[in-house]
Amino acid sequence: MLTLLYLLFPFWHLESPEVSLELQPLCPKDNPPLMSKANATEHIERDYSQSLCVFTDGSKTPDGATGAAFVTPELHVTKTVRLPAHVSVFTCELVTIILALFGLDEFRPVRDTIFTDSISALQAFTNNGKKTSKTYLRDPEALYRVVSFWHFRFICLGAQSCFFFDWMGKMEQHESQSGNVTSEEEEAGDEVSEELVIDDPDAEGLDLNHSRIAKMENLEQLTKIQYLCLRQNLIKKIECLSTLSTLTELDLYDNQLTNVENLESLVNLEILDLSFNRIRKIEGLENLTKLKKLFFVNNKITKIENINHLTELEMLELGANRIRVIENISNLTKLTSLYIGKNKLTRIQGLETQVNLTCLSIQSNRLLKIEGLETLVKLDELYISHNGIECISGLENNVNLTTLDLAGNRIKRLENLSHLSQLEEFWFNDNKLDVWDDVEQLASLKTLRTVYLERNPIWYDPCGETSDPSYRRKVLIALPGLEQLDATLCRTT
Ligand SMILES: *[C@@H]1O[C@H](CO)[C@@H](O)[C@H](O)[C@H]1NC(C)=O
Ligand SMILES: *[C@@H]1O[C@H](CO)[C@@H](O)[C@H](O)[C@H]1NC(C)=O
Ligand SMILES: *[C@@H]1O[C@H](CO)[C@@H](O)[C@H](O)[C@H]1NC(C)=O
Ligand SMILES: *[C@@H]1O[C@H](CO)[C@@H](O)[C@H](O)[C@H]1NC(C)=O
Ligand SMILES: *[C@@H]1O[C@H](CO)[C@@H](O)[C@H](O)[C@H]1NC(C)=O
Ligand SMILES: *[C@@H]1O[C@H](CO)[C@@H](O)[C@H](O)[C@H]1NC(C)=O
Ligand SMILES: *[C@@H]1O[C@H](CO)[C@@H](O)[C@H](O)[C@H]1NC(C)=O
Ligand SMILES: *[C@@H]1O[C@H](CO)[C@@H](O)[C@H](O)[C@H]1NC(C)=O
Ligand SMILES: CC(=O)N[C@H]1CO[C@H](CO)[C@@H](O)[C@@H]1O
Repeated sequence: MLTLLYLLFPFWHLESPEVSLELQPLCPKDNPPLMSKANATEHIERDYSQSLCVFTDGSKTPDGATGAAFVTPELHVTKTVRLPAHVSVFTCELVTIILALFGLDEFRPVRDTIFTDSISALQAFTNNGKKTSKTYLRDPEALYRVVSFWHFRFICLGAQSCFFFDWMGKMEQHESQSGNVTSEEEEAGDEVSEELVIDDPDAEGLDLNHSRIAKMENLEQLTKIQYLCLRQNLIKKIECLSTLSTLTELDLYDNQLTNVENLESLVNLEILDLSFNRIRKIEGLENLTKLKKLFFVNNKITKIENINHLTELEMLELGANRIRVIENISNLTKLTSLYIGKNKLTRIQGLETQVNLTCLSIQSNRLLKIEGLETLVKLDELYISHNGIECISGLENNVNLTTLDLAGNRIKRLENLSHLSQLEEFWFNDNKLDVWDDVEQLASLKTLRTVYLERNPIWYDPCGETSDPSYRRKVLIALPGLEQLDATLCRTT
């Protein structure tokens, strides 16, 4: 699957994966592991709580045994494998990352951060796929393509990432320098399920998050239920809801559902969350005409269909699926938020009737052009980062934009922006801007508070390796009103 994806995708369209070494100084080799752990944990919890975190480690014991392991605490996924004895530690690290990528294929995380302790593995990824003599992998470019297609972010943890494995309580004695490599794969099979038990039939709300429930049962006892939350369970089938017409909110986030079914009695439902399942087709929503919010994040949906009658819908979340075309939503004119990032869209289309839309999130697709937004006059936030867009245009009517996210595209010039008089946030990092004078274009936008320009050609020093020391000063001279440039607040005078 991954192989096909990256072959279909033109190479020039790919961005380098984001690589950060910021945690490395927190975990120096000679610090007590527990201190490194505490310091790194604090940082991770603060800065990466929005992200799906994957910890990887490849290792080799003195007797030559090698292994690869990754842990994703949030999804309860742990995987360890043994590798052939002759491979290098470097190869182990790379294989571990591949293992994590393939292991997570099913989950399609929206925001993903891979933590590794191998600087050399990270260098292989930032080397734009150029062959490195260090690797025995037949095609490092192919790996690079996969990695950048998915927009993974890599964080280097320094020498001691091993302790994260025991922290997770998932693996014993996994030590990267000298220790032993566990090779058990049976961990995945430890899912013992629990029965769904109703304590109070008169309850109006029921929260059964993360309770190992495998079957929806006994629910007919609930006569007054309005809110039912069964997040993070092991449910494979939607059922037993036929008497729950009082329900207004149903949350089945992170289960094992493959079909949308047996919902026809829920005629009062306003919020339905089916994110993080394995659903391939949108269907079975015929009677849910009061729906206001519908979530299908991270499924396997290929087509938008069978929702065009849900005219009360205000929010539609379809991020991280396999959708190629925006279609069949023309009657949903009350929509204010549409999230359709991380899909396979090649064009912005089908939005002509979306006059009420204030937030459109369409990042990490395959868009080459900003178009199709002419009628979206109420648009307030537009997120279109990580596509293949080459110039700024097509925003003529979106005069009420306050947030414009164009990061991670291939745009060389700042133009056609001067009419966006409400703009407060302009995110333009990781583009191809190489003309300093263009920064002045932003000076006329009096409401602008935050600008991201890092990792554009103007940000680099002449050798192209690190930030130009005068970059910040030059931008702030051109834009004295800024409160924040890149991740750093500006001093007010
Ligand atoms: C880690 O935290 C301890 C205690 O808060 C602090 O003294 C130490 O300097 C930190 N170590 C690093 C490398 O940041
Ligand atoms: C690894 O663990 C196995 C089983 O616990 C043990 O027999 C072996 O000696 C250990 N190897 C090393 C290098 O510690
Ligand atoms: C269950 O999950 C929902 C949604 O994240 C949350 O609002 C609620 O507080 C959780 N309930 C419990 C008991 O953890
Ligand atoms: C649901 O819709 C079907 C037709 O699609 C209809 O026959 C049925 O009566 C509806 N059920 C409820 C409870 O409204
Ligand atoms: C959408 O609206 C048009 C015009 O009002 C109507 O003919 C059509 O049946 C509607 N489609 C759906 C799926 O409700
Ligand atoms: C969805 O849209 C496509 C293209 O606009 C159209 O051919 C198809 O019939 C629509 N499907 C439904 C169920 O309305
Ligand atoms: C826009 O939304 C408002 C409020 O939900 C609604 O009354 C109005 O009809 C919508 N506009 C269109 C063109 O549907
Ligand atoms: C644009 O914003 C202004 C001021 O916030 C508001 O008065 C105006 O109605 C908005 N225009 C649209 C089309 O929403
Ligand atoms: C629609 C529009 O105004 N496009 C302009 C964008 O900026 C370039 C360069 O300044 C102009 O040539 C376009 O006409």
